[in-house]
Amino acid sequence: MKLYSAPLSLFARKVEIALAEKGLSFERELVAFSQSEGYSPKHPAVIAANPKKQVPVLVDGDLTLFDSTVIFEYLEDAYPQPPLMPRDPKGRARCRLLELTADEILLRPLAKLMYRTEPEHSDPERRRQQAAEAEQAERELLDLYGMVASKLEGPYLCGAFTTADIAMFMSVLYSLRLGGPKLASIPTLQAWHDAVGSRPTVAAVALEVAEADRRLSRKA
Ligand SMILES: N[C@@H](CCC(=O)N[C@@H](CS)C(=O)NCC(=O)O)C(=O)O
Repeated sequence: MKLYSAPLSLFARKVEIALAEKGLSFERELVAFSQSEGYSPKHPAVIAANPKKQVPVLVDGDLTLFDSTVIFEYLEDAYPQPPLMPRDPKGRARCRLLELTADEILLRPLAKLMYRTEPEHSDPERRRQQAAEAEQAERELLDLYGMVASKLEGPYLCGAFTTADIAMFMSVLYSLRLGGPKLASIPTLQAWHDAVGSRPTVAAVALEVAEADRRLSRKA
């Protein structure tokens, strides 16, 4: 199997965790990325595989897939052991919804914090606007954290460790690395974060993201 990933790609790193949790060996190619140029130049294999020209792209034999959620679904079907989704339809639906919440709903305020690791804007007015938007985004994230905490079923979001935990952990990790709200005011979410973050597969990815941050980002 081959995975096209990137040092600071939240979505590609999700897939790395799932592959490692399933014990699947894979070759990883990190595509070009810098804070000033973004994903440039685009990797030819990514352009060929994905009309959105985004990582992750996974190649498994004659099958080429893009989009972390589609890849999660495929991995669960093709390599069901160990499971990363509940078996019952309602449990699976809840798990998918929490993954979507992480990828699409938390992502919106999260995106407003991303300027903190990018080159500083030259226009002071734009910088003030970015700071104001970030303040609002932090309030939204804290509200969302409360909602996420209310979904916990024991130590994890869907009973056992699932794709919902992977996606949510990555969104929360990105918020934290971008100076977003701390989890300490929501002890159950902090405990969940500690439990997920201490899994070796997750800890390895978090460490690589921190190293990439030191290499590629300006101070938040
Ligand atoms: N919904 C997609 C999102 C993928 C995505 O946004 N990938 C980013 C990196 S995290 C990317 O490759 N961006 C490059 C671009 O949009 O040009 C997924 O889950 O895989």
